[in-house]
Amino acid sequence: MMVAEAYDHDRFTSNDHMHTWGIRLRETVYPSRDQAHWAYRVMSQSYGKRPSLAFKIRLYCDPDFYTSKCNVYCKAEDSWKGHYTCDKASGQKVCHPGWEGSNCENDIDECSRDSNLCNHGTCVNSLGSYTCLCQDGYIGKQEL
Ligand SMILES: [Ca+2]
Repeated sequence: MMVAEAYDHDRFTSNDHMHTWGIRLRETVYPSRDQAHWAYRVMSQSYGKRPSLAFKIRLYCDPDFYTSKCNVYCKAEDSWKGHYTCDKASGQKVCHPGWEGSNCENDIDECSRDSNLCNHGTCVNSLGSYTCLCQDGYIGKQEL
C-alpha cells in the first residue's frame, strides 16, 4: 500500500493538509537499477472533483541482492574467499572454470579426474587450472 499526502506550502498559513491518496501497488521488482523500467501510475478517486496524483515508480534490488524479493545475497568474488560470479536471476553462485565447492573455494584437480587430459604430456595441477608439459617429440596446446 502506498499513501501520499499533499500539503500546501504557502506563506499565509501553516502547511495545511489538502488531500490523501492511497493505492495498492503490484509492481515488478527488477534485479538492478540498470534493468528497472519506470511504471507510470495515477492515483485518483472516481467520485467528485478530487485531485489526481500522477507519478512514476520503479523498484529494484540493492546491489548484490537477487530474486523478486531481493532476499538472496551474492557478491562476485575472485579471491581466497572464492572464485565465482552470481546468476542474474537466482543469485546463485556460478563457479569460475577450475573451481568447485559451496563458495567455489576448492581447486579442481583436473589431472586426477582425467588421466588422459594431456595425451602425450605430463599434467600438472595448479590453482583454478592445470598445465600440460609435452613429452619429447610432441607439441600442442591444452584446451581448458
Ligand atoms: Ca586445478
